[in-house]
Amino acid sequence: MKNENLNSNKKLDQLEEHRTDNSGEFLTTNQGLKVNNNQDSLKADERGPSLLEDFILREKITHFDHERIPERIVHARGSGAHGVFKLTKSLEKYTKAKFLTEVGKEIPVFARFSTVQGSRGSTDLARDVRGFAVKFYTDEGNYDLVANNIPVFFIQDAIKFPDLVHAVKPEQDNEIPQAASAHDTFWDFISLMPESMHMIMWIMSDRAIPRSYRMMEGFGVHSFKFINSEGDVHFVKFHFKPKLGVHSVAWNEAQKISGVDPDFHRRDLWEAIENGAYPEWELGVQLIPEENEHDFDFDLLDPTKLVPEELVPVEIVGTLILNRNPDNFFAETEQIAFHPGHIVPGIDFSNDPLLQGRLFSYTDTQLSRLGSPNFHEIPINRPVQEIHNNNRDGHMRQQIVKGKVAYEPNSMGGGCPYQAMIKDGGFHTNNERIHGNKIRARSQSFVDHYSQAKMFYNSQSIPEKLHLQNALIFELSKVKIHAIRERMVAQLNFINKELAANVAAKVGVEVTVLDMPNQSIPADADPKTLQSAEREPKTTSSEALSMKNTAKDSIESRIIGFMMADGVDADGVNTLKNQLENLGAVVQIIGPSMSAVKASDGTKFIPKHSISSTASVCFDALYICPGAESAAELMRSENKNWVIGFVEEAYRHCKAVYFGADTNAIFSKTDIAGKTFEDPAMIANVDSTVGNGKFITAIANHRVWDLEIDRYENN
Ligand code: HDE
Repeated sequence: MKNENLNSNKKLDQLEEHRTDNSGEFLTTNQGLKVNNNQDSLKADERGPSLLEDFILREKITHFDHERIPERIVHARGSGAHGVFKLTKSLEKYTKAKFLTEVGKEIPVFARFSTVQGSRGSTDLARDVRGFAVKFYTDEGNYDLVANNIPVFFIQDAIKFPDLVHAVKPEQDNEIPQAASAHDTFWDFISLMPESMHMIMWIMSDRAIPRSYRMMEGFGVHSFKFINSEGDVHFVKFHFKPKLGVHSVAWNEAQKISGVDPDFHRRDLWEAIENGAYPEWELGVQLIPEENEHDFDFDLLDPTKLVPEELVPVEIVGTLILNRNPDNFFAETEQIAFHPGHIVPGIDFSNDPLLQGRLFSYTDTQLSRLGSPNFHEIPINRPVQEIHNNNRDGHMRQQIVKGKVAYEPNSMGGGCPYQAMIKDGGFHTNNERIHGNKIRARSQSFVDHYSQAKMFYNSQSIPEKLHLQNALIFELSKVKIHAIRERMVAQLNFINKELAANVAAKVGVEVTVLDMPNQSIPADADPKTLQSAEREPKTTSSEALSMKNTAKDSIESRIIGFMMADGVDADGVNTLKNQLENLGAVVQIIGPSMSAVKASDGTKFIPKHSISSTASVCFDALYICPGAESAAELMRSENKNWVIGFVEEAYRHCKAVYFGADTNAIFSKTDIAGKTFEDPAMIANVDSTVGNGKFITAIANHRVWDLEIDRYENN
């Protein structure tokens, strides 16, 4: 009988076969021999030398010596989880891919999020694009959407990828800096690559420092193709939109989190899933009929361009939910092997030259990273669909194929395995007429490098523009070579003159006004393949590009610090705690030490943190719990500096800070006291019936970035 969940159960069962739980088991060697002494090696006499004969010692040490495998050349630092994809709207009109036409069916998935430039052990909070890779275990084979949290890329052609990566990775002479783009080689390369300017705007924006993996968008970047059962073609752009909205931390916060909790994103993903706050995204598509390919003022094949949602709306078609943490990081998250070339019938590639290069790179990299062409047999990489082919042998082969025949055509195996006709689900590359010269060149339709960079910048709110500008100042201030800073500012001047001037003033260079690079079109060019680079762009600003317009209606899974000491008002604490927890937020108690806090009514609160072992950057909002005795205790000399620093920093990062009743002893000592302007992030001197509601609204708003403008003006 057909079961809606059959597919996901099958994957689970399949993985289950390989899971072991060592509880209640004897210790054995790899050969299954029970071990009787795991404490001492075999020796010639108790104080004598160890013996070569000790096969148990040798097996254990040898295995240990080989534990490490090469980390991913890019995206080494990452974290993942299992989940399900459920289609809510059939795309049958556009694609024959079953998982996009069978509404309601659950497809098992594994998603991995990552930074790009750092090593496996580097901080989660680097300023960087985030990987957003999803493997869909469909009935027709694995489909991988190997996406990023930014919809465009630095370069237009795969041949530049090694250059880009060498420029951003630690410099080759001294291997400095780790997981950071703020250094000479990166900006040297970028300042010479005008095509990267649109991506630079994104990467200098707060998109590059997400609050959580759960609060990022995902984008397929390239145009792909959908093919329906009639063979009709549509270009498609994939989007993941997070249910909790798109939110970021402040750059100053990111730097501090990197010290206090470098696993911040990994921990957040893990804990949210353990707490049942399952991360959720909507899958959306932008669809463009093949015949409209040339309707845009940019080339759909150019990965440095996005399709503004004002021109082609995003249609929501499904839901992605992550609901299960891996049991074993290495076996699952590390060994999973994504590839944009893992597709299913109904999806095809476009001729985007970046995508075309990727189609080579991913298998190649798995060969060195996982060490064998049989990496598809590792449990996490196995499709739910059975594999039948004539591939043979190789390192670590797991499948035991019976019979003599490993070739096709054959008669000895009854012709099996045999090719599938299209009607039976056989993959068929979309026929595309190509005419032209074999040529090592770039299309003229790729030459406009600034219009969309301008569009992105124009679409930002004032605080977002300030953050972007400050990020550029931070990064370029770390560039030692004057000429690189100068060249970069000249590039910025093509995007926005004020931005260039403000950055120039802080990084010690003058703005050099260069002539706009020649973006003209040769007279003999084929108009079909061109969009005028000189034409005014159709979209000069787009609402979807600003995080200001994101969802701000939920406090689910936000971490709220409750700072308290002995004598705290238990009623006040419990009322707000219940209100917040009912809305899905997570309350964590911060005490002067890890000892239980004795409340006014004799009850106890158990701290999760002590003030000196955590920092404001680990919380989304702060509540100074009510009670004069508690406030006085927190103001004792050993606590005072921690408390004041904590509060002021949270406030500087635009987080909601709520002073409960009778905590004026703390409030009056902070530099927040005495501010006269209206500030929804700071709640003090109000009754809890008003204050609690205001606090909840402020948390849902994430940060009150707009106040930065008031603060600049009022300071
Ligand atoms: Fe990747 N990329 N990439 N990339 N990429 C890898 O594959 C590559 C690009 C992306 O969690 C590698 O297994 C080339 C764009 C993600 O395991 C490698 C080019 C986008 C991940 C590789 C690109 C991505 C990778 C490293 C330019 C967004 C992590 C290890 C032609 C659409 C997947 C590995 C995971 C990983 C090559 C550009 C996304 C070396 C050559 C554009 C999310 O094969």
